[in-house]
Amino acid sequence: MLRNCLAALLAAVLVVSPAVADGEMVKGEVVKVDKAAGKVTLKHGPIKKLDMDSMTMVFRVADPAMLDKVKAGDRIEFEADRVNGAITLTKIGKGH
Ligand SMILES: [Cu+2]
Repeated sequence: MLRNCLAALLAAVLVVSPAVADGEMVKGEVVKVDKAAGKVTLKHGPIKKLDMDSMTMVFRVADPAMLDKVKAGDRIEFEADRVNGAITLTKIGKGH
């Protein structure tokens, strides 16, 4: 009986955690901005929902105007998602 309760509790935790991680902002540092191409290079922390570890990589941005407020060296927080097969920044916020 106790065993069943623990199993149910564990299952609930496993179901809940991905949803919690989903809207999480990821920390990063801007390495390079390429506004003309609508791309930005970021040194980023782990992105759980994309199954990605810390690394430096190029992201597309959903809207090039998002790059108006960032420059190389800025510390930012962001959300990224897979859009048409490309990892894309959907939201950028300042600082951490
Ligand atoms: Cu990455």
